Amino acid sequence: MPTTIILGSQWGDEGKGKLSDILCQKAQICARAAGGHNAGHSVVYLYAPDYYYYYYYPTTRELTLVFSANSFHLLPSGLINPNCENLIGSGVVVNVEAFFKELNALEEKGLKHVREKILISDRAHVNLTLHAAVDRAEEAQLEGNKKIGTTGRGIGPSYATKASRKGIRVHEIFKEAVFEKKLRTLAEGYKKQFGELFEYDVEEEIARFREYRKLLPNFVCDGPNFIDQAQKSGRDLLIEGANALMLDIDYGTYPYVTSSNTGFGGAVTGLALDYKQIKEVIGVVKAYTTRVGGGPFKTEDLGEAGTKLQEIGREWGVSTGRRRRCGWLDLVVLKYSQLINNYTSWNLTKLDILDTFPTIKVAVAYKDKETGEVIEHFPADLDYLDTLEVVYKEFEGWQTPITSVKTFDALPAQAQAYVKFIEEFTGIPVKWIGTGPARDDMIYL
Ligand code: 2SA
Ligand code: GDP
Ligand code: MG
Repeated sequence: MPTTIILGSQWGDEGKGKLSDILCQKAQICARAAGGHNAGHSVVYLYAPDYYYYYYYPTTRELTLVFSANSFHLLPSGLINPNCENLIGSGVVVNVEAFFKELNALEEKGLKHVREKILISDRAHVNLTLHAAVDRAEEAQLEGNKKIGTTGRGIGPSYATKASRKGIRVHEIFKEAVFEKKLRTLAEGYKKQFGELFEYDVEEEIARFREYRKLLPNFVCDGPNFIDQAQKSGRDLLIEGANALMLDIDYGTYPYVTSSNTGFGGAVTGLALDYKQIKEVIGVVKAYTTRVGGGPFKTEDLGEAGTKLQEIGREWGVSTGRRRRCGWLDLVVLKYSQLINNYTSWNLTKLDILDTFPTIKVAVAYKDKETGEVIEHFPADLDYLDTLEVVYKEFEGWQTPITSVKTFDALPAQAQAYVKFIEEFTGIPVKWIGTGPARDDMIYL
């Protein structure tokens, strides 16, 4: 390694969690740099719960292995590896309730020692129930297709209070008087701004934090110092990106974005990384495209193909259960994403979801309907983007299952051609190909 960054290259849910889990088997530290409990990373792994081991199969531990699926929201996926330390970095907005809930859920699944393997940066901002109430009020004020379609977790308002210098950082939780004064001031301000739309009980939140104050101290560390020590001592560090480049506050489809820097820049600032130690930046790209929430999606398919992708791909939000919008791979988006994040390789995921499609479409450019001009870049102006037509290239489908295929050469020729085209078009090698949800369903090139 020593430092590897995994980033979503489209609108999220590309399968970052699965790759993080695979790479965390070797990493010593796994860290989240941005976002909060809006993220939803699913990981499917094999494990051996003790109760099976002792009571049912006392001799052959192998027999006890069962599949388990976990959803990570705020916590890094590295917690599955008992030897990996995990950090919630300074750029993350931390919901303390979600933090403990997720830890409990992991323990209930049989993962041990997770509490000893997780730290939170003292500089991270606290995401409060207050922020979720503001999120709801803001969304309620927007009409129709102007709604962002947020996860309702208060992520935008958390970054807004941070940027306006009124936010509460993790280290301030322990200064009771400061914490309570800041929280009451924030609550009063929002009540004035939103009136009845702002449904929030400040006393209830204050009471909860009196308990968290006792539970949290062991989990809090000096975030930048932790990373500095880790990098200086040459430890293998994996950064698990959350959300994706097209949801980035600066480079995504603004205002239909999340409120953090979800790209390379956010990974560096969110953790205070020494960029010279970064060896790999892996862009995770789904073999088609999905988006959850509002905003432009040029290759969205509202017909049969979109429905089929949604159903076969099981495209439901991991945090909210919302149905994801589906459509074809957009290489204009991918090139733009590459331009910002400078990936060193791709992890192409969910190629198996295309197994039954006779024809597969890929966007290779946009076209100005009035002038006929071919547009190869992703424009900033969403009204202009809306007027553009999509230029597609069509591929013949392979129409055979590929989940059990373990090498690139064993893939059907049509699937190989699809992968090669993505490589050639973007100029970036595909190093990993996902062929199913489990750890083993991955071709490494
Ligand atoms: P927010 O809540 O302020 O971050 O929402 C702003 C936009 O960012 C999108 N967003 C996401 N898009 C894809 N996946 C996300 N995580 C969950 C998942 C989503 C879910 O893994 O499935 O469960 O619904 C995620 N988080 C934020 C969001 O849809 C808005 O478009
Ligand atoms: P993330 O937010 O980028 O981590 O992605 P999500 O976990 O939200 O969504 C990806 C979904 O696809 C999860 O249910 C994964 O288990 C699943 N998945 C990941 N890679 C593959 C793959 O190559 N094939 C299939 N069939 N499923 C995959
Ligand atoms: Mg997700």
